[in-house]
Amino acid sequence: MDIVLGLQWGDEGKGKFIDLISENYDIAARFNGGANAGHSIKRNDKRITLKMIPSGIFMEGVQNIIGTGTVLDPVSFKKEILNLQVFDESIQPAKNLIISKKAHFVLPTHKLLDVYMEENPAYTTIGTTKNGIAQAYSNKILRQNVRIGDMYSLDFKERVEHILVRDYQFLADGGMKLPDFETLCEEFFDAVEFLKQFNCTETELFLNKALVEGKTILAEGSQAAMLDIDHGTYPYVTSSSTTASGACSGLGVSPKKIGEIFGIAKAYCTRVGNGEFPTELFDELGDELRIKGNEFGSNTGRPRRIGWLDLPALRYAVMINGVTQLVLTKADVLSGLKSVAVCTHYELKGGAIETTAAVLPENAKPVLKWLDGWNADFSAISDVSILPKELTDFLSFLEAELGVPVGYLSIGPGREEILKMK
Ligand code: 2SA
Ligand code: MG
Repeated sequence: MDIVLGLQWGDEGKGKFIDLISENYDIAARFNGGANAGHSIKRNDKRITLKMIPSGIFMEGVQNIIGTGTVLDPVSFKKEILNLQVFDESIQPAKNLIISKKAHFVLPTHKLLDVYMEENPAYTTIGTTKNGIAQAYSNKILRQNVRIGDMYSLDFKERVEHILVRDYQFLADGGMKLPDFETLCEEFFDAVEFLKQFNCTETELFLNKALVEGKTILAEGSQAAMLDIDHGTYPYVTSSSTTASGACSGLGVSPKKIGEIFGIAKAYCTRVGNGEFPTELFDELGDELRIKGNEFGSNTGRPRRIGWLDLPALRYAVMINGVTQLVLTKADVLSGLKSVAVCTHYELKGGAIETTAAVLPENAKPVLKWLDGWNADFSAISDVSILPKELTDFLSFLEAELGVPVGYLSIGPGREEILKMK
């Protein structure tokens, strides 16, 4: 099993890379997160953003899995499937998409609770996508949630309604203006009926049997290392395991089965939501790169914060994931700058140096190294040998600093705009 992961704060371009390589695999599997993900894919000049559906859905013969470590909002999932069918009529999602019976439901009140907590000063504001992710995962840990397999039980409706009524009471007591309860229930249970046309089964058994038969699996990570619930910049993180070990637990596949671990990183950094970001740019250059790189949330449209590449954070992400190959994206966005900066380490109060961001230290001053910028018409580059020297120097510098090879370089948003380096 190979794994694709984001190494920064999300939106590194995982969707595009996965779309490129998933045709080499028999199975594409999502192991974490829910509708908070936004994997943007461009096909035939049209763009679609996938949330729950693995990118292998576009490949004939690839079996797609929504694994146990995910949380599934049936209302959002139904919309996503219908949208996908409008995007490409030839796709038959019910034929090659399997959902884990043990994945957890995101309930309608989970989304309301997310909004409530974000807007209530009694709680820390995280800047979530308001998809109910933290609520579904916390109820899973509390052992109070319902799972996909529960939808076949006779008392499913009753159990869900019990939770919804309880949450409504809590939110009403908190002074939240709530949508009509009946409408909310109807929409949810309708979407659950829609979900039943999909094969919901024990995906662990499916995946392990496939491995025994010699089939290949690509595990698709959502969000990114620095948003991991354990290893990220807590509390400004998502609520799932976004790292390589999360792929194993989220899919029920042994670590012994892992092959390549592709780590995706941008040539600069972006972040949405709150939380520390030592290399953040607050000047016009940041605004310029945001526009040039189209740095706006794929689902929520939120403007992303922009900063220079952060090597301490990247070293840390490479380390905890055991990355075997880097996939560098968006170097084209930096094209035309006379020089580009990279943060090599942080200087702490008192002068101490930190080279690996185990926890991004407060009051850390990023120490920047300036490298020569590159300037090229990337649309005309189809071969590694004609890359500008300044860019290949930049890549060699990263390889030396991180101890992993750059396996691929993305040079534009299009599907074909990616170079295999070695
Ligand atoms: P949540 O909704 O509970 O997971 O939010 C918690 C934090 O995790 C961040 N987060 C993300 N960061 C970048 N991209 C994400 N997905 C979408 C995209 C986001 C969008 O791909 O563009 O459309 O805005 C994503 N999902 C969660 C979030 O910003 C919080 O900091
Ligand atoms: Mg994204």
